[in-house]
Amino acid sequence: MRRILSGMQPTNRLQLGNYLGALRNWVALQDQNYQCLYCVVDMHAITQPYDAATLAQSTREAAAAYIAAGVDPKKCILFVQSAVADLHAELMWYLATMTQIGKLNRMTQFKDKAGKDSERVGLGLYAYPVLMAADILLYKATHVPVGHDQKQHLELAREIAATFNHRYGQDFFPQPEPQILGEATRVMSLRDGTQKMSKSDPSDLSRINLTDDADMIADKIKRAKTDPHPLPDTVEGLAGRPEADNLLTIYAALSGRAKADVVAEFAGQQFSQFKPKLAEVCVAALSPITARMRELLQDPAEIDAILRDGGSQAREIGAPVMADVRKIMGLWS
Ligand code: AQP
Repeated sequence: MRRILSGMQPTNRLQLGNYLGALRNWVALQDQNYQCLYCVVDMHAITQPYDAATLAQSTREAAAAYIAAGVDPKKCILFVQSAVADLHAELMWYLATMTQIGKLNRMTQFKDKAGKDSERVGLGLYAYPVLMAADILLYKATHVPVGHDQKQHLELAREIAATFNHRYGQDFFPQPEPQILGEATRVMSLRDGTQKMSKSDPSDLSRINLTDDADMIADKIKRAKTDPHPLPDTVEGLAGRPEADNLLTIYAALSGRAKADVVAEFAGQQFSQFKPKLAEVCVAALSPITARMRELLQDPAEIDAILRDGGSQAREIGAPVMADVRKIMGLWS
């Protein structure tokens, strides 16, 4: 059985990178002969400072964004991680006993997020990749569609699965395959083409949120950092020009065209000519999603019902896996 598991944190609003790097691919994959489990990973979202009063609503909003972008709860299992918290957390603990500290020390996301505060941040942020491995392995997922930034965590999940199988002499967990798909696997910040676009960047101008309206999108693109040169006439000409590369990549991904094709179309033009065109494709791609999200959020009870149903289905898959894990590991229960 080919099974997909992927998730997003309900930290802030979803941004264009989440959409192009992951969400859009999730939608395509649900029609490709996989059993798909898509979750809102709220237990990951609490690894950094957050607002308890708004977390549940942000979780609903993330689920609404999935559905608005095309994730169909009739074709996939759509659920919230904390609805199956006991199993995710239990497996995480067992996997933590076989994860080497040295490997966690190499995780670049922890270094980026902890910054200079690495001695003071919580254990949860450090152990985040182990919880992510548990999220995937609890369902014996075989494929994990993610953006490029999650590649290192996926590699660790594969190593943890192999360690478990080796230690207990069983071919129990599959090796989850990363699926890093599409033209825009790493969308960069609009304020700095060397940093990835992120929900938690303090500057809202650095990203396009899936909830931004047409004027906000146009304004953010107009103010996006660029360089003083006209656009190049080949893809190679983008080397050393991260902002130009990023904007053309976004254009190509949103218009469903090859980057070389887009570069050829805008060759020699100024950013001032290109940016309004980019704003147009962004608004055309995102405004139906934003409108649908708004509609869905009018009825939070309906979203909650979908999520509750998804939680039960996820538990049905995860519970027998956990029962086997306990047995294999020799736990009394
Ligand atoms: N800039 C990006 N380009 C391509 N893909 C991206 N993803 C995130 N940013 C980009 C992909 O979106 C999925 C969900 O990510 P997440 O919510 O688990 O957290 P993240 O990877 O840390 O993304 P953010 O937006 O930067 O979140 P915060 O700021 O909350 O940490 C993943 O598949 C990710 O690869």
